[in-house]
Formats: sequence, C-alpha cells, structure tokens
Amino acid sequence: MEDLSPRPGDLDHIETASRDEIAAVQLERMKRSLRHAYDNVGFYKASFDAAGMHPDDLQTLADLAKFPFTVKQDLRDNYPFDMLAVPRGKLRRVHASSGTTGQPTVVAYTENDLKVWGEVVARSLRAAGLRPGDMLHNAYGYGLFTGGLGIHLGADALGLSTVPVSGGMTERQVRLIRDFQPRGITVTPSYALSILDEYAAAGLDPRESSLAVGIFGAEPWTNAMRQEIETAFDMHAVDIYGLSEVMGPGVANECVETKDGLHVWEDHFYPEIIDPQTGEVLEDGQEGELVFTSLTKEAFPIIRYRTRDLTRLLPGTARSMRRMEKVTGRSDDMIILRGVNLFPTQIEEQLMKVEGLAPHFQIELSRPDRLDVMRVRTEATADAATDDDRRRMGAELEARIKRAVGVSARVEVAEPGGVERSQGKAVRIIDSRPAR
Ligand code: DLL
Repeated sequence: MEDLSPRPGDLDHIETASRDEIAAVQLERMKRSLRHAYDNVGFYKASFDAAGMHPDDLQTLADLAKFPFTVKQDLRDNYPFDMLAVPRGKLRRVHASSGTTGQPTVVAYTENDLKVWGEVVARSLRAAGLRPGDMLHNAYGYGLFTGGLGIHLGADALGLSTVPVSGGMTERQVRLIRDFQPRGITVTPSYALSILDEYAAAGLDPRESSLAVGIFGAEPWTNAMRQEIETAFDMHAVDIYGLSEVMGPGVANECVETKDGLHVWEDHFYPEIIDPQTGEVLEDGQEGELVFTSLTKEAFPIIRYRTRDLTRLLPGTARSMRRMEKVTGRSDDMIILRGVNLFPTQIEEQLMKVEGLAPHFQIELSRPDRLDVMRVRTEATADAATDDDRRRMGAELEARIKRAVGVSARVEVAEPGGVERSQGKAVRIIDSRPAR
C-alpha cells in the first residue's frame, strides 16, 4: 500500500499544538458556546436554570460536568426549530434524521457553520491521506442524511474533485471507479462490501483499482473488517466518525499513518466519557458513553449531548488531539441475551475468523417460548458452497461465539448472496421479541 503520511506543512497549526494551547482555546470557546446557548435557546435557559447553573459558573473545563445533559428526546420535543440559536433568515442548510424510529430530529447550519464543517471534514480527508487535486468517489447518501453533503463540503474545502455518486446502483459504482480512477472512496463499510461483491460479479479484481484509501464510517466496524477491506482492495481503510446532532461526518477521524483510533477535532467538539448509568464523568482510558459539547456552532449549539455511543478517550499520537477508540456500538444496539450483554461488532469479529464465511450478517432475536433466542444469519463465500461446508462453518462460528462472547447462538449459513445487502447503514439486528 502507498505511503500516504502527511508531509511537513500539510497540517493545521492546532493539530500539533501543545495540550495547554488546545485547552486554552477550548476554555475560551466553551464559555462563549454556553453563553450563546443560554441566551438564545429557551431549552438551554430552562435546563441550566433547573440545574441551578449559569454560563458564568464555568471557570475551568472540568466545570462542564456540573451542567445538565441534552438527549435525543429534547430534540424531538423541540421539533422542528425550537433549539435554534439564530433567526431563521441566518440558516443556510437544514439536515434531519430519517425518523424511521419516531419523530425526525432536525439540525441546522449558518454560513459559518458550513465553513467550519467543511474545515473539519477537509482535515479528516487529509488525515486519511487525500491531497488537493485527488479525485474522491463519494458513495455516502446525498439528502437529509449528513454523510453525502458533509463529505462533499470537506472535499471542496480540501480541493478534491468529487464524484457525487451517492448510495445505490452498485453496478454503476464499479463502472465509475474503473472509468474515473479516483484515489479515494467514502462509503459505509457495509456498502463497501456490496461494491466488493459487484467487482466479483463483474469478473474484475478490486486490487487492480485506482483506490489508495477508503474512509469508512456512519456505523460500527471492527479492525477485523479493516483487514478484510484493505486486503480485498489493496488500499488503506480508515475510520471517520460523526453524528448529525454534533455536526455530521468529521467530528473525529483516524490518521492513515497510525490507524490507532480517531482523533477528535477537539478545537470544535469537546468530548467527555460518562458512566451511562450514573452520568458521572470518567477518566480518560475508561470505557463509557461519549458526550459532546460544540465549541463553535452558531445555529444549533449543543451542550453535553449524550451520543449513546460507547468508547474511551486516549491520548493523542499522530496529532495532539485526543483519540476515541473505535466505537464498540450504541447502547441502543446492545443485545441482552439471557443476562449477557453483547454488541453486533463482537459477532462480526468472530465471523471474520471463520474461513469461507462472507463478511455479511444479520442478527435475529426472537422469543419462541419464554427464552430469548439469537440467530445469526451469514453466508458462504462463492467458492465454498457445499452443504457440508456450510454446516461445518456454522458450527465453527457457533463455537467461537460461545467461547468468546459467552452466549449460545444458532448460526445459519446461507448461499452466497443470501443475506440482505445495505446501500447505506447496515441493519444488523432484527428484533421480533414481544415487549415484556
Ligand atoms: O452517520 C454521520 C456520518 C456520516 C459519520 C458519514 C461518518 C460518515 P447520523 O446519521 O446522525 O450521522 O448517525 C450518527 O452513527 O451516533 C454512531 O452511532 C454512528 N456512527 C457514525 N460514525 C461511526 C463510526 C452520521 N465511525 C451515529 N463508527 C453515531 C461507529 C458510527 N459508529
């Protein structure tokens, strides 16, 4: 694989600044952000007042812990525009969650917010190894989802030429990559696997493609999956993280030269890790729920937003900013099976170890009698397809899950192509258990 490390002079000053300098920038911005939220958003005025807190009570970064949290339901309660801190006329963009699991939530951006978003995404794409003049195949969905348009903003800011292909029409994805010869691809890891299938179907070798790096996010994926994708395409695979409520993609990104977790762009987004049960702030290094406070957002400032994503904070390496470890999963996606807690990423990790299984899977939860049953549906790769082989691979995965995760699962190995493919975020869990 090509060496894509940054060259001297490529980085923003703040990316390699001292921790003291970063903390000074954060404190000054945090004071302003709390004040802006309190003065301009009724919800924050009410929630700070109820907690007996005022923006002037923030003297140190640690004081943030005394301020109240914001949760998804608060955004739903203030649908569509009651959380905005600027007049409607100052908005330049609105995005929204799909709302498939309830009322949609809305986020909005001023001109300056779009500029900052472009800068942090440009920083992310550069951390991944892209340089001005490179071509980017952007297969994140365009639309209300922040993925497509957010990456596009950053690609413009960095000076890339973007192919705004969006998700879907997989055959065309492969044809355009072959014809246009892009250096980078931005896509969910699960859709990258669908594109990989299409290469095989077209009789093409993905290792011959022009791609030098893929920038994957919007859903959890494991280091085992990284290996799989890097080998299949002969390119680097790095992780990008973000969420609409905090900005969109580009809140944190891995550096291609280290691939050791995602540097949080801490000059704009202040991270904390809390104990999800007690809300208490945990030390760096301890695993818990990630919480973000925006430091520079105008239209939609967000204070102590509980992401429900589980990870830990680690010291900086390739950049001075702290890293977050790859997200294990969302607390909403945690499966509790007969007293054992587990995440789909743990199943992914085991699955990748079984020779002959394709990296596609879904987890079905049901309760035929009184006990919960977990069924993992996966499939064989094209060249390992006899019934006996499939039974053996299924048994091996069952044994691995039992040993490593501690639960009994029934594994069903389908024919190649038997598991539903994603065109964006994969649906990993199908839960048909009746509510208790
Ligand atoms: O998924 C923004 C995004 C687009 C990030 C493209 C990266 C690339 P939402 O639709 O609001 O925004 O979903 C946010 O997706 O809270 C996580 O649970 C999950 N997520 C995002 N990136 C990662 C990642 C976009 N790298 C939610 N690893 C977040 C694991 C991720 N989970």
